[in-house]
Amino acid sequence: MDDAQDEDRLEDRDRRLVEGVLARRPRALAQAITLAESTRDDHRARADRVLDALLPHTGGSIRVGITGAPGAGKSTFIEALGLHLVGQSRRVAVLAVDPSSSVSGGSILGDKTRMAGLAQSPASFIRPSPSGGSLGGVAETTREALLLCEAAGFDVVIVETVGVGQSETAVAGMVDVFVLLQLPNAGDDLQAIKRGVVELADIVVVTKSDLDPDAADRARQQLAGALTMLRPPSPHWRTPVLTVSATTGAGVAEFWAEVERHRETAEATGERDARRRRQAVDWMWTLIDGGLRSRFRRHPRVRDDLPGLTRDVGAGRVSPAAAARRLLSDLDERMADG
Ligand SMILES: Nc1nc2c(ncn2[C@@H]2O[C@H](COP(=O)(O)OP(=O)(O)OP(=O)(O)O)[C@@H](O)[C@H]2O)c(=O)[nH]1
Ligand SMILES: [Mg+2]
Repeated sequence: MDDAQDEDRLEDRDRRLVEGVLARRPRALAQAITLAESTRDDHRARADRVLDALLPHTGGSIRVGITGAPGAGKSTFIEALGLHLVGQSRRVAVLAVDPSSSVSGGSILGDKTRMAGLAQSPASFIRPSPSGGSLGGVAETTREALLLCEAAGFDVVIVETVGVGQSETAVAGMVDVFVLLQLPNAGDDLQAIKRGVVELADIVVVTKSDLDPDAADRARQQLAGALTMLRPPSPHWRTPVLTVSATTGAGVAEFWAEVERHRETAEATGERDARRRRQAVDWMWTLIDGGLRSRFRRHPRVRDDLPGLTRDVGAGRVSPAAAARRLLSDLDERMADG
């Protein structure tokens, strides 16, 4: 389908939304993100058309992912970094992926108050975590929100995620540079190494260096040492470890210089585009996997067979492989039926 046809299919209100996003109106951007977050099928279809129309206008920002344990100082650091960037006349969008917030509702208020200074800047846009999502979960809508922010002309899009579970990997899979924040506690670094997240990090940051500069520096050295034993994220990049204090601002400018250096390296080697292409295709497959799974569960024949077979597998009467084959063949019959 060509672009002209796609444009034709945009309803007036969606065309206005597209124009509003391109005109960098915060309200239009917020509305477009809300549409993308909706689980209603008609909203989903509209969001797809809006996103397709905006896609040629995406790709222009630096996409930064920030992860770290709860309380590591992510939001405070993003506020300090955001204000630093806004001070350099850059437009900054901040998105959050927090799977726990849909349960507790906790971090949303926290982030709004924690980033109050940045929130006041007309050059910033802050969007708390969505409360749910369809195929790919919370992270799906965040990826789409990221593209929408790009279409709205933000120079930097920062995605904050809390360092638990799959959200961390999902965020690493949607950004150009992935940053791990670490408290300067002995042992905390070992946790991150165990979780395997250090291997995903392009930059590691030891936070709250104002509290105990010596401890922060020891943590930096330990992490740098540990990193020499891990495979680097790219043959052209060795993950640097920095110390920062979001409270005093020490290290924030140096951190951004590392992000710029990473971008220049990745652009020069072609890795940035390769990474983005890989991420887009991975993302498609994530959505296909999720879509197949939900279609499978909704399929009438599967719904008939699933409870009994689940019991049989649990009781050891049917092998998992035989049960899976039978359930999957339920799907084939439907397809053969037309
Ligand atoms: N002294 C000092 N305290 C800091 C610094 N950065 C953050 N804090 C404090 O550490 C606490 C946690 O900071 P947040 O920025 O909310 O941490 P977070 O990682 O976003 O936390 P969650 O979103 O709950 O996972 C807050 O009380 C901050 O004021 C820093 O650079 N120095
Ligand atoms: Mg936070």
